[in-house]
Amino acid sequence: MSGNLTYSMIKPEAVQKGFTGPILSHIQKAGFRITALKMLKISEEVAGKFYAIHKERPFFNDLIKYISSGPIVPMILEKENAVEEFRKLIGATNPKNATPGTIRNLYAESIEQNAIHGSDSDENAVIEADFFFPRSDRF
Ligand code: 3AN
Repeated sequence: MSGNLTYSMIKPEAVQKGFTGPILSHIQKAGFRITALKMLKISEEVAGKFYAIHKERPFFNDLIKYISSGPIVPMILEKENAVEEFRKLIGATNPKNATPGTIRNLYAESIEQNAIHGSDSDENAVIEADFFFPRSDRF
């Protein structure tokens, strides 16, 4: 059964370019409820833990340097079938392949600097949400 929660974060280049507001608006207009949200900058060490799943991939070092290079905006989103619906809303990993009107099509720079993250499974959504937002702080 599919869950109703996903984890997302707006990545440094999109925050830096002032796209946080437009992206949050895009997400809300698509019917997602934002149930946790903050802006912070993470160290390479924390980034490495978050992306541990990718540690064997050739782009791992660049990815953790990039994601810790400036403020990010992590959030928890709720909607029916949230993971799949949100992946559709953000578009393909490489913005060159992202469907017109998707967040990555509108706001992303490149395959690495691709504006936003969206969990790829219900299981990872829970792990990623817990990583950034302790359950004791949530409602
Ligand atoms: P997605 O974020 O669409 O689930 P993944 O899980 O394949 O994509 O990759 C995680 C992150 O790693 C991407 N969001 C992107 O920032 C980065 N990434 C993926 N593929 C590449 C690549 N070939 N070169 C550089 N960075 C990449």
